[in-house]
Amino acid sequence: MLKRNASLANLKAGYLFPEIARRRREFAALHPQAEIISLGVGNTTEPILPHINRGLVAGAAALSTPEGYSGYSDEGLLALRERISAVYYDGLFGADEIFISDGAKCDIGRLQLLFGTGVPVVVQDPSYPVYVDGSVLIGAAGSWQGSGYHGITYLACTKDNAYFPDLAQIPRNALIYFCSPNNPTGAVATREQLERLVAAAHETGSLLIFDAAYAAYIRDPTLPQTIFAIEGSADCALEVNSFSKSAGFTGVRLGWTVVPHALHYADGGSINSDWERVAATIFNGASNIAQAGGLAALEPEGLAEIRALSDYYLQNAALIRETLQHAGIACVGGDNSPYIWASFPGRDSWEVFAEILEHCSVVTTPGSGFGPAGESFIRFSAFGHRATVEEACRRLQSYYQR
Ligand code: PGU
Repeated sequence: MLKRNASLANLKAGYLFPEIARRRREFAALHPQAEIISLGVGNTTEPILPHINRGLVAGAAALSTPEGYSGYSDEGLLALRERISAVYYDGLFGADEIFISDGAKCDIGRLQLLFGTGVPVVVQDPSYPVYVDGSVLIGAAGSWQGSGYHGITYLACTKDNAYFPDLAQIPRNALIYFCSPNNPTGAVATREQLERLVAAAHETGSLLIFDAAYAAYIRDPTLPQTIFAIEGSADCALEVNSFSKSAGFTGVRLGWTVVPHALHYADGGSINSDWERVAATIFNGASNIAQAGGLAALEPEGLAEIRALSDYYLQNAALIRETLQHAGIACVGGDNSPYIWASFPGRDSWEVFAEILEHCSVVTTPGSGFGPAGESFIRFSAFGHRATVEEACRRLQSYYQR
């Protein structure tokens, strides 16, 4: 018999979202009449808009023609890589610094192969659970120590620091995950905060993995949409991004990672060429149909559709935020992000999750699932049809304004 990978055994619990789905099924079995609404997992709900969809359809149709057929293309369509650089990075990066992926989560899961098991990992607390669970899986983090994993530095993001952490706690030569707009708090780092973050990475010899999956939701023009808007970031940061939350590609699967040539290991070796090696070895490229859709999404009509789609979800977010505030529940986020982070002081997150499910038939995400500092919070996702979000708001209002 084989022994289990010890890193797998280190994981404290199952992945957050399947656990929520399990509790939802349990509730549905007990209450078959309940019309359950999900404001839980951040999964897009609205149809892909016509111009972008035409790109997908054309991509599929081309495969049935001799001139349009294509097979493997590990690093992604050249035209798509060039377009991403032009649209999102002012042409700052060459096509060979932009790697097309099947989604941000998938690259987050693969990136730590570059650094192995010895690297100190730093996360915002709370944060998207994949940063921590992925670190545990690869062995960069050890076992659960009561309030966090051994080998992970949790930078608390709380009301007291306006959800931007104390950077003085970053150890030397660390891998820092940073997400803005943040999942789950909805906080967006200002230019000045990101400048401090980049300075802290330089001072400590650390590398930033910047997750910009929600950049399309930023409406305040003073807030940077990419870490590369910050001078000096190209030699201390790489960035993952995605078409999931912008174009509604959660099921289509398409993302990218920017790995600048300027990034180097301690011995001077190129991180870019290692990433190319890793990607070519264990990834065979994103679907060519999805990439055709991605190209359409980055044409002017597609960019207008991205704006319209993210506006729709932001309007949902405003409805949820107003409902909670009227009910006297303090919350942040939802203005430049699709998540609202609601505070239930002194309460256990899973208990509040159960209360909202029980009394409103609304599924949410318990804050503690995102890290120790998420305790006593609930994340509301704005991904939903308008009518269902309105109904969820009615139920929340009538329960909390009793
Ligand atoms: N990065 C962040 C910060 C995310 O919140 C998510 C999705 C992703 C990346 C995934 O992007 P893809 O390009 O689609 O791979 N977070 C959702 C979905 C849950 C999950 O497990 O990914 C959420 O509800 O937090």
